[in-house]
Amino acid sequence: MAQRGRQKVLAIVLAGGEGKRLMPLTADRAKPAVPFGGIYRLIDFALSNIVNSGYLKIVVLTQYKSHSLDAHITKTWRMSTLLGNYVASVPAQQRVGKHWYSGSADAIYQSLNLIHDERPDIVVVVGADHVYRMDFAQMVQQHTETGAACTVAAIRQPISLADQFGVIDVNEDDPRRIREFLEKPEHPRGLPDSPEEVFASMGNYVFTADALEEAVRADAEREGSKHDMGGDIVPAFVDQGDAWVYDFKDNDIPGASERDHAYWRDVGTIESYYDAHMDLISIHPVFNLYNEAWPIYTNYGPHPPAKFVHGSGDRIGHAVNSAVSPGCVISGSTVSDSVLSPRVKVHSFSHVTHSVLMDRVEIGRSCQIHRAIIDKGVFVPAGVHIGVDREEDLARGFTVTDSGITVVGKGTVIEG
Ligand code: ADQ
Repeated sequence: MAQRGRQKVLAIVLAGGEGKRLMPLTADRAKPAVPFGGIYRLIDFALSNIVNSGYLKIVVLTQYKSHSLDAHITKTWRMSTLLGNYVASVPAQQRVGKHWYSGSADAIYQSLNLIHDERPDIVVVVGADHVYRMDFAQMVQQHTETGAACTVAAIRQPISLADQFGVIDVNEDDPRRIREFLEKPEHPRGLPDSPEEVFASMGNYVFTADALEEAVRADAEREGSKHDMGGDIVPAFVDQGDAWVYDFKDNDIPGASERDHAYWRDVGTIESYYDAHMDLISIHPVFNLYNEAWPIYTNYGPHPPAKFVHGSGDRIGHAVNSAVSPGCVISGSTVSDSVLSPRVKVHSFSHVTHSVLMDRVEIGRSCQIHRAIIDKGVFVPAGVHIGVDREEDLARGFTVTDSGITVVGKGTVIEG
């Protein structure tokens, strides 16, 4: 059992969400399996944070379209069993009844056997679809010092986004104790020192193991419960006066700069997913992937180096302000302000700008790709323009967001 401060800690990653707002990227994969930043899957951030925190017994609860998630976890996160460490992907098993997980709290209720097997003192429960760095051991330390049953990690967010988050209100005289927790409120109050902001739950929790078990058991019996961690379990702890908040800005990460200290992005919509990518390739990104002191682990297979070559007409293939993964070949074409996953090919006379191209996308000759996200394996025939004319994109069956980002889903066949 991972030990830090002599406590036994089990980490549970909630990875069963559908991620409807990320469609079509989640059409055939769970949201935590969505590729991010060229070589990662979203779940790599949560898992890297847990491992870097020193907690090496980890269960990942999966459910919705979990095949590529399971495959990624098995390939990437197989740990040495010598010390009894593991990252285990556990699909819904209908151990308790003949139904799938009806919510994140039900996922834990149905998985109590995993807690019984390990007999931890503390359970760290985290979501699987955010981009950030966090040392959970610092949160566990606060949890232990306060004697809380439940501690919720929180970060300030604009009040306009409050309906996407659990919003926390604290006691003025005891600012770490939660007075009220409202899940996705429509009309929240702003913070006393900043009316345009709220204190939002990050969906990461630390529980005393016995208290968590008691809470999910009681919740399973509760008429009308949605069996949701944010909607039901945390408010129950608040009612008991036993829920505390951990302010994410107190979290210190080795090697983090002033700017990327306390960076946290919910990449739950196409816009936020796209913006987070554009941040990565900006000259001074807020989120610094090059911090070696807190690595984000992943596995993307055996690929040769990326290559930039002269193409037809002796044009130079080049990329600027871009992240280009191994196995890519940029031939006689220009890539700028873009993120390319492994084995992307861009052929002569094409221009790719402000775009995210996933594994094995191939861009034929003389294409223009602008402000687009193109999912794995899509072939773009010669001369096609994407992200240039909204009506044309819609006519081809692509998704175009209100802000003009074009998304081409996996398996799309594009006519030349
Ligand atoms: P949401 O993200 O909207 O809000 P939810 O959809 O329950 O809540 O997802 C939370 C995590 O649980 C995700 O990682 C998801 O993949 C997973 N999950 C969802 N349903 C599941 C199921 N049936 N089985 C297993 N895993 C499941 C939550 C909190 C808010 C908080 C935001 C922060 O409820 O209070 O503010 O996260 O983004």
